[in-house]
Amino acid sequence: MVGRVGPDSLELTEAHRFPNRPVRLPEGLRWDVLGLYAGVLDGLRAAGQVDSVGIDSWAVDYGLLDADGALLGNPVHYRDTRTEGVAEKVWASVPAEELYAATGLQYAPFNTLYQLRAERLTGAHRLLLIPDLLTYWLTGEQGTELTNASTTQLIDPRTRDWASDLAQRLSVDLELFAPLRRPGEAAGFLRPEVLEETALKGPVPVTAVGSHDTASAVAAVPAAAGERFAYICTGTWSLAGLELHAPVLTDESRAANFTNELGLDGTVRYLRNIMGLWLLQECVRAWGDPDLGALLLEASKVPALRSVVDAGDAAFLAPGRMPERIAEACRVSGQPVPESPAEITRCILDSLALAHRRAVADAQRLADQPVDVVYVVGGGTRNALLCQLTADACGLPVVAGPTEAAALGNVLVQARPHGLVRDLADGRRLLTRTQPLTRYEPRGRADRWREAEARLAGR
Ligand code: LFR
Repeated sequence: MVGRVGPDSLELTEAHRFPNRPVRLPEGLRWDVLGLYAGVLDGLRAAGQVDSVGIDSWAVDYGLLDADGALLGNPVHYRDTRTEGVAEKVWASVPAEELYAATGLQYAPFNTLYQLRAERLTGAHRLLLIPDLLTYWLTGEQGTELTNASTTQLIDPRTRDWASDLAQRLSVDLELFAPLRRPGEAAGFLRPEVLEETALKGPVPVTAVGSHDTASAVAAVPAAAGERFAYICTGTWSLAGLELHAPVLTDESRAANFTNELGLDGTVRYLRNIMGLWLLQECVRAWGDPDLGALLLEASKVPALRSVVDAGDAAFLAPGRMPERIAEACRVSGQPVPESPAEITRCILDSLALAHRRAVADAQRLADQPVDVVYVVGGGTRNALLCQLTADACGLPVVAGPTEAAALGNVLVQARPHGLVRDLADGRRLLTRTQPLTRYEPRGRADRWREAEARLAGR
């Protein structure tokens, strides 16, 4: 994505798009990270001359480098099954309560800490998170960007630095990680070989951005100063919660599975990971990629809230057989079993909206910070039915947009050293003035969502 930022303008254009396909090997699910790097180079070539480059991606996953800085094997996908049963082993050394008090991170089987426990580290001298790995290949310089580092479960959200005591207790060698760098800091220049391959003229600086895509997406929530808002970053995942100035590390928060990831400018992303449109993406894949618009139209005509599943359930994490797994979850919980693609789609969207409602309500309660509006950003903003159902379920207006939130949040941080954007609030002012947004008012009966919520909780 190429961003153009001016004092009163912000434009994004797509230069190049390439698929990111996980690969199933006999040894497990892997990322084709060389393919991704080649895609990045193609993208830079297609972009043409730029003043700055910044990389963000999904979180938690990493590549290991040997003593010479060469990659040791394909990075393991966070949906791989290698972390099954690992958390219990970690908790035997440091109980889950202590882990949460020290890192504020929600339990997810794929947090880097658990992945490391399942890792063969022989020969590994350095661990670089995915965006840091791509940045390293572009610049030759190594660093660990803070917002993404906060998803490793090895960062203390109060000090915004490594949780060294915890690492020591768990025998994690923090020397594996390159020094922390913060969004807005310089991350080097494109290497001469990269310039040659992409036909760009140097020097081209690379800037550390909120390299966790969700950190960048939250930075692009177009909220006005002083507004009381919740956000939902929708895409493969739904990340729903609040922006805070201090972490919430209570046991109640842990039990509710809320995470305290780090955001820009000293903020905390207090949110819950919800399975997201992954559920639908996997079904659509199983159905042979039918026309999505037509499917959503049919789904909008299916009676609401007939069957709902728990869209936060880690049972839906792995790929494969998703329509059957959704139907099975409905059958086991004694609800009508959705059969046609439209019925299954409706079940998924109702379930997601319900999960959004629960996360937004729980976050307000646990952080003691009420909200008046829910901002929905990311790929899911294209799904009008999901946005409307989310407004209905939350009983709050939803403001949807921008769709390419992560790319915009990324670009806004790169614009800082150029003096075009001062801080988070300044970037948001620019977003509100320049990005098209759609507002959805809550409709329908709130008691139907309460009933579905109780049904799901088995009450
Ligand atoms: C979204 C995201 C989530 C993270 C998940 C796995 O793309 O980055 O924030 O929990 O992917 O990395």
